[in-house]
Amino acid sequence: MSLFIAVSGWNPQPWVKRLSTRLPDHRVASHPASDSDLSKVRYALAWKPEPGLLARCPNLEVIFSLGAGVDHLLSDPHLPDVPLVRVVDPDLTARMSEWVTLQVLLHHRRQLTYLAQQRARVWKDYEQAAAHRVRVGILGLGVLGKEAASVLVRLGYDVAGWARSRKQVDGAACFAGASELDDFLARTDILVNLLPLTDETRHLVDHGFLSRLARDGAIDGPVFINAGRGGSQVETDLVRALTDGTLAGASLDVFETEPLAATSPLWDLENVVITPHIAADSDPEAISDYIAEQILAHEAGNPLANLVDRNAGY
Ligand code: NDP
Ligand code: OXD
Repeated sequence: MSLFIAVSGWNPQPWVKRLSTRLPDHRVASHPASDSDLSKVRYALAWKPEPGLLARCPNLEVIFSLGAGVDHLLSDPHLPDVPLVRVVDPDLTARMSEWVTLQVLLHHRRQLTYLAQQRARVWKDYEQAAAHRVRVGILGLGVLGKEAASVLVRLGYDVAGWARSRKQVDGAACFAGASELDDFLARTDILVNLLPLTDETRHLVDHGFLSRLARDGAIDGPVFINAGRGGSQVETDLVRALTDGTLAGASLDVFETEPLAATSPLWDLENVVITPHIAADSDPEAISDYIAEQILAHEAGNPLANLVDRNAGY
């Protein structure tokens, strides 16, 4: 075996099938039977692997995260010190832009209100703000944040983004670093989180943070949309903000603990949309092709792309 599909919570079979087709000279497996099998692993393709498992592969050359995020790997204290590659792929990027756009439109166009009215057989319309009067702010202007920003610009929204370093996105205002965070939040009606989970971003979005959002917007109040990581939000603060009027609504795809506990008060809030971490699924065909190309390039002596900076944590 030279490729090991090390996943938990996912069906490994579509990955084994596609990669076996794309890399016929390699043996692909998902359930190594013994340490002797693990010693033959050159490439690990991983999603939330059991901590310590990859450390049992002494001949590992590269770890490929099967998602764009790598917090599920960097949290393993025994993660082998080999190159770590993450997913950057147009299929995944487009899926994220679809989800973010869907949620922005849903809150801007009052879809939750109209769905509730439909169930009550109520015909009542409300004033509709033009998109250019709605200020969307994106936390994280990486691969996913930049593309979501561009799509929202094309829809006519007043878009800004915030990252550690200065970025450029046509038609959007770009803020950088802690010193510009206040200004960014103060001009934001709909906040979208697309940050990776790192020591710096953990629990960033608390009640105080949400209180800094604009309160003079063209929609009924600030909205928070999270497709980054649940660890970046303080969930008790979110519930408080959604009930005390600090937030008018939220769309949440990610949670501190997944699956979200059945006892979470978030389930009962009518101004909240919950999806089960599906904003941008990793498609086994598209992402296997991406990884197969990288392995072929690596074996031809070319550099790996989209390497993770372990110090930065993304
Ligand atoms: P990138 O690494 O391309 O971008 C990350 C962005 O966040 C960069 O702009 C970076 O700034 C910024 N950033 C990181 N740390 C900070 C900080 N402390 N302060 C300000 N900005 C910061 O990642 P992607 O866009 O590819 O993915 C983002 C995240 O989306 C993933 O890490 C993952 O957690 C999540 N995700 C969720 C999915 C889902 O289905 N819900 C699917 C896929 C991804 P700079 O550019 O200056 O370095
Ligand atoms: C990812 C994810 O990181 O699906 O790709 O969360």
